[in-house]
Amino acid sequence: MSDIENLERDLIAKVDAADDEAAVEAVRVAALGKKGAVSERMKTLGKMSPEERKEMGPALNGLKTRVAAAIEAKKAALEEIALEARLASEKVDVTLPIKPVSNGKIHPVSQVFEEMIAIFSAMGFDVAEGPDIEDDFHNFTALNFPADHPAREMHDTFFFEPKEDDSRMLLRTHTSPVQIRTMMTQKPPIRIIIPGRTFRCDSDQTHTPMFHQVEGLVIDKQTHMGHLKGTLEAFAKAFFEVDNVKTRFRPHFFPFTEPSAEMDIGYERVGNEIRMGEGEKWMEILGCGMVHANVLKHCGLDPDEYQGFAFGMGVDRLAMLKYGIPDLRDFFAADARWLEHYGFDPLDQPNLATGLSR
Ligand code: 2NL
Repeated sequence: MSDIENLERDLIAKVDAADDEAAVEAVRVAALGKKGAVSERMKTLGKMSPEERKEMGPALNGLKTRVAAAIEAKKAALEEIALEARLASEKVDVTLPIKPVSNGKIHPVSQVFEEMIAIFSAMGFDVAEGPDIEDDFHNFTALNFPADHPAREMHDTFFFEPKEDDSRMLLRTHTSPVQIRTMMTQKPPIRIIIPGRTFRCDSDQTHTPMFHQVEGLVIDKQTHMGHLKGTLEAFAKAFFEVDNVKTRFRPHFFPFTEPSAEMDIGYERVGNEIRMGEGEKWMEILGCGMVHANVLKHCGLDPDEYQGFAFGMGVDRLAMLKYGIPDLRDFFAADARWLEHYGFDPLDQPNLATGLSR
């Protein structure tokens, strides 16, 4: 066997044996590098006789081409194996469930808003919203507040600087202006709830200058107190997530309803816990009544054709009651540890099918 054949067999065997990229590179340098075995033999061509060169030239070129091809093929094969191994080790099953989001909680006030929206949506109510900054007509006059009513006074209402015509805009003291706007622009039947921020110049252990309300309004041709009671009792059961709720409607006064009432629900205290629904004690949870004829007239509705009921409740206090939160001021302290403790999972959307809260 010729020297060239021996060399080729030897080099191909070394390429086959190389099991990583560095080993293949070492074979390439030893064969095709400047001082490699193939290169050294190429250099001898110049000293040969023309006849000898005619034979050895093609033979050496063939050797060089085949060895280079073997090296490239081996490199490609090793790269392929490395890629397969990497793909296998980094494999991700995208169909696996994700870990629950653990950063960030839903504030109890937002949670209770969503719970109330879920309950009233199921009863056929729409959600309506309106501006925080209102005028005197929508916040007071249309709601049958007398001109000298104390709630209009500076110490209760946040007023803005007077305009050129002496009228003053204000921060709404309740969400009722949204009902006024709805009655003035939509034809009954109307069934809406209004979740929102409200403002009164008041600040102590149980009052904050900004607080949250949900109000509701139903206007139709035959609506009566029976509808009011049924709606609010169904709400109380759903909200406190109990099968039975004892209710009591006490006569009350609001300028915008006649008759007016406050709804109490039964509760009992067991140790430190307050159990809503049954028991010997009464807790006031909302105000309500039949919409005053003057309010309907202000909105362009004929009280002989239309009537309805309305209600309003404080969301902050109901959130404290339902979730056993002792101090109102913590709601607004922006303390991440408090929110981690009392907050709700962002992925748990309150709904009546799987439960309002967990
Ligand atoms: C409460 C009592 C209430 C209303 C709000 C209302 C709105 C219109 C007409 C008539 Cl446009 N009534 N709202 C009615 C009764 C009670 O809220 O204690 N809220 C915290």
